[in-house]
Amino acid sequence: MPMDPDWKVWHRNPRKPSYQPPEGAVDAHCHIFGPEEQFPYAPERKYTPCTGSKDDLFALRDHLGFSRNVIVQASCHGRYNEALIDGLKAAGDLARGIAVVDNTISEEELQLMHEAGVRGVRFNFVRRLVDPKPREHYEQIIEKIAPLGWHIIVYIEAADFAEQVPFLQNLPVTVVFDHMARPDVSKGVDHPDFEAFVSLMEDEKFWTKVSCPERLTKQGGSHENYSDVIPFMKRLVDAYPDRVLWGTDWPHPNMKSHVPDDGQLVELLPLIADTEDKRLKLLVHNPMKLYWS
Ligand code: 0GY
Repeated sequence: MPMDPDWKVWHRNPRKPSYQPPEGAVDAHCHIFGPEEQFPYAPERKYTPCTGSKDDLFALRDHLGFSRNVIVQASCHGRYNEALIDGLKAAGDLARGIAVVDNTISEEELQLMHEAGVRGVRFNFVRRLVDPKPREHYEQIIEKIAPLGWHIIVYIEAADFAEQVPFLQNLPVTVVFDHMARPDVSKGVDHPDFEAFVSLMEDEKFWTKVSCPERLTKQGGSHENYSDVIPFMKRLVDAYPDRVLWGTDWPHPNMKSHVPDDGQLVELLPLIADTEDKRLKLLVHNPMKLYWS
């Protein structure tokens, strides 16, 4: 099945970033797509991407000066985690994974995933990506993964956020938000909607990725600096330096406006985390604590 006609292929020649990440830095949000001949996409997927193989991902990791990856199962692979597991096994200790599972998954299957490096599951509430599931679906998964010490990552958009908050607050595991729960940056960093998210984060069970300026920006055609998104990322790093993660989001699924240069995304890091101490936490200590300890 060819990729969608409007699919934007990831940047083939990202710049070598002028900012060099610290030794041991982790790209804590990225994906593997296919190759489809080896790892077919899920029949129920909402999009068909271009290939973004494990070898492509590891080459990008090295090019950007990173050491490790946290690979997140993308919705185009549904609950078929084979490409993810293959990538984790190939990376050895240099990658950890977030899987997508069904509520019928067995203990044995979860144990095998754990041995391959999976440390959590993703709950994706974004309707354009995944059909909604009943609450019990998620509760049954939590019961199964909690004994393994796994956490969940949550992909949700601002419009659906309030509805899920009580459920998320009551979960007995750590909850990591993808892309700051996708704020509407046109409202400004001081808007009550974003303040509500910042306040929610006071609960130590919550972590957030400060990621995806390319997806959240409203700057239209001029994406030189993503300056409308940086204050949101910085606000969270300043408030919660011990519970933030950063990732490229390579190969950048469903980007419509432009294809980001991953080297440029890395160059934003000193603006997001403005001291060496904050950058060490964001890129090394925090992901190592959550995924490698
Ligand atoms: C992201 C964002 C997107 C897609 C997925 O699982 C996915 O398909 O995560 C998106 O389309 O916004 O985090 O990669």
